[in-house]
Amino acid sequence: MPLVTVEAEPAQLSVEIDRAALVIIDMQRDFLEAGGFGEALGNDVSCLQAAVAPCRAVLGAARSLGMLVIHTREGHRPDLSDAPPFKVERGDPKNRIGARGPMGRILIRGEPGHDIIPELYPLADEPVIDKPGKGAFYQTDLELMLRNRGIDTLFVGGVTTEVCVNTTVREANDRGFRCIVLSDCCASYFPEFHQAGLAMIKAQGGIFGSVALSLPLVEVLTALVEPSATHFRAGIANNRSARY
Ligand code: TIU
Repeated sequence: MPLVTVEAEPAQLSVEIDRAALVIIDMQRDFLEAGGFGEALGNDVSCLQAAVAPCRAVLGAARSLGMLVIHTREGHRPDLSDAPPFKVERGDPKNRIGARGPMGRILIRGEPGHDIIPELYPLADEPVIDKPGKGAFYQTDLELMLRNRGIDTLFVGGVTTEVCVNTTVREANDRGFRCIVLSDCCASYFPEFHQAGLAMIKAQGGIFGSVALSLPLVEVLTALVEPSATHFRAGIANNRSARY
């Protein structure tokens, strides 16, 4: 079984790669494109673009290796029956959850804005978790899916760092999953919150996770797919025989 060394903070980690999954949080048009929920909240959505290319690179490497890839989307039923009233009532009524915008009803399942951006669009066999909250474990079958596959480690990217990524990582940590948050695969509307969101995960000896850059991981995964490639300098402990 491929065991890889991942350079992370606060410490290097050994990961059984076939027990790891890539979880991409809420890379939806509603958060990343103009006219959606993120902009309705008063944010500059262009801040989130930085995470797209790194996510795409990790996604490509994970797919090549056959690693489990899970996408999440935040959103609600058209009748808003799963949306807490206090969540819906926040903000300007013209722009709140369920209101009509240029990408359809804001944060409503089935609307164009709710879908994942084309650059990171899920493949047909990649699970998509529709979640009503900020955390991907709350009122979803994500935990069941991970347990059924024997997953113990999550590589996590997506948006936003301090909201849905942080909430999901805290939920995962409490359930016994080890999270490695890919810092450049995450983004926030607030650069200082992005930094703080990462810092608080890895502080205190990795109080609820670790933080790593995506490129070394991409190199490790690519080397597992192509053992003779020049990428092989990345830290592989003992995968030599098996193609994963
Ligand atoms: N996905 C996610 O983070 N949902 C949010 O509402 N984030 C904000 O930063 N607003």
